Amino acid sequence: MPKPHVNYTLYLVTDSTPAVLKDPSRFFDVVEQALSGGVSLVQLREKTADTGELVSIAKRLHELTKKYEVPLLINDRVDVALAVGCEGVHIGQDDMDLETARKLLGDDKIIGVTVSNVEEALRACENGADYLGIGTVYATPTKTNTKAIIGAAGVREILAAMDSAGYYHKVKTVCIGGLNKNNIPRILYQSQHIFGDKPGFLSLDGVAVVSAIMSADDPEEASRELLTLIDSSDKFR
Ligand code: TZP
Ligand code: MG
Repeated sequence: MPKPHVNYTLYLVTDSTPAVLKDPSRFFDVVEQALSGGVSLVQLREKTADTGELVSIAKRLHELTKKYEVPLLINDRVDVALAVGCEGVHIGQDDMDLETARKLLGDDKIIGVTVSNVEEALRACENGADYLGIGTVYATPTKTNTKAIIGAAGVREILAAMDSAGYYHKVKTVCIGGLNKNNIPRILYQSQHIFGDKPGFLSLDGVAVVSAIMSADDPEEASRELLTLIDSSDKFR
């Protein structure tokens, strides 16, 4: 099976904790509304569920994402992704190392890695990441144990380093952390790296959000609105 085609434009990372999703029993409905509003990629991020629970949530979620032909990735857990047969994983710097995850998953699965600086970004590219989740861009109550708040300048620096090392066209990029309809146009604009000495610019492939969709009163409308903002952001690649 070839690697699935992935559209990174609007990436929903789930969170069913009450701080994000007031009524956790709405979880699958909220994700389905987000899918019908146009999210292009979903990551199941459940930090507290035990393995059995996680596998069962992941299976049900995969049925849903397949219906919308949207890839499903699992946060942290390569074993769960394998058990469910979904499209891949997202791993952080303290999770299973990328080479081992790649060996277990094979070349046909998507592996994303969280990076917050140039060194982590280039290492993930070198070790075969399909995409980088660059952040934390802005401080967010959704994830407080973040290593660094990097802002648009941090994103720009990573894009420029990827380009210099020859990875910009091979490895996709999304940014994450505190992003919502009020700051997405700004981050997309400010995170571009504009060359001083040659024409062109570097920019992100997409934006990942948790609460901007999971906490929305109308997740479908929120997704649609975010997508319109991203699509109309002019220098977005
Ligand atoms: N990784 C870095 S920030 C973050 C993750 C999973 C949470 C982002 O949540 P929100 O609600 O979109 O700020
Ligand atoms: Mg992790």
